Amino acid sequence: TKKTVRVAVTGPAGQIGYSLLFRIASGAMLGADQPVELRLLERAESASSARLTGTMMELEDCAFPLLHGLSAFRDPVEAFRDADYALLVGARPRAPGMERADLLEANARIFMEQGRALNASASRDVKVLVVGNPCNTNAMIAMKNAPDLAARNFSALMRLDQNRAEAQLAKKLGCRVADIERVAVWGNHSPTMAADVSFATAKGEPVAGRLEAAWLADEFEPVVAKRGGAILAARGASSAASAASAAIDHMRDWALGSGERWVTMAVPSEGEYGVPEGMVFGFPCRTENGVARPVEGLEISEALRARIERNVAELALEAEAVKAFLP
Ligand code: NAX
Repeated sequence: TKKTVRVAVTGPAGQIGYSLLFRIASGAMLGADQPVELRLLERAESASSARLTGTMMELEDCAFPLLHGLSAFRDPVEAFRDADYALLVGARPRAPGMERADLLEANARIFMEQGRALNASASRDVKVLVVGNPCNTNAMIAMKNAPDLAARNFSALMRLDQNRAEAQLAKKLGCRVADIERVAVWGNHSPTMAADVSFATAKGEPVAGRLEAAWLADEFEPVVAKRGGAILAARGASSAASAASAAIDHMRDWALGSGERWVTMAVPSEGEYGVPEGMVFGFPCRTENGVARPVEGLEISEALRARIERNVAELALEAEAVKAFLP
């Protein structure tokens, strides 16, 4: 059997945590032959720690054969010690009346601290996925505060946006999601994101010519970009199971390889497509041997170029707002 790997998860008592942990422990993320040790980092606040206790009891009760260890921590340096994977889900939610700047700052503090902790104690090959919002900027903060780790060990979750886009497209074309490839979502995980079908295929055939411009502009793009809000309105709670599922997809493909498929991941730019270096930006990626790289050499239309630039501008503003938290 394989050597057990350490998976750290923050915010395990939250609603995404409740959908995520059981799937990691069941083998859905890293494979049915990969034992895992879960190391959970939660806040000390009493309601969260009570919920965490209950969740850990349920994890035990599942008697997952692959779950070789389960422990909870308050200190990120301990939680992340020798971690091979870290899913940073816990974040400060937007409270009523809170300004966007306050939200950015509250989270910047958390991700600065967690970046430093990863730098201090995680495996040098740790793969970090930031889910907590604003996830691109939080990932950038963690990455910059972890100078001894490679930048490309850090990523942020935009797979949910890709999955949403593929599901909408399959519905429109009357095919299966598995028939669809090369849907990409560029930029920031915010309503500015660019859901892009210009390279998409269904059963290997290009789809762009089959989709009316009005459907793309008035339905597809707004539905994908505003889906989070629609779910909140309908469910009375924000997306959780779908976000957890996308996080599983992201980590699985990163760890086990995407093959020829495109997977949208927000990764630190190395200057691809004119995106400034170090900006954590959603690109269509391929992964191989644990390394994720944007697909290169794509011909970008003027319309897509403009949307990419809008995302660059938005992320530059976010970075400016948190610069006190960067070394
Ligand atoms: P919840 O509020 O249900 O859970 C968050 C949990 O994190 C709580 O248990 C809280 O105590 C804990 N926490 C907060 N600060 C922490 C810290 N410093 N260390 C450890 N734990 C901490 O939120 P949930 O619905 O689970 O969402 C979590 C995050 O995911 C939010 O920031 C949310 O905005 C973000 N999302 C990101 C998505 C994406 O596609 N990137 C989609 C879904 C989701 O909206």
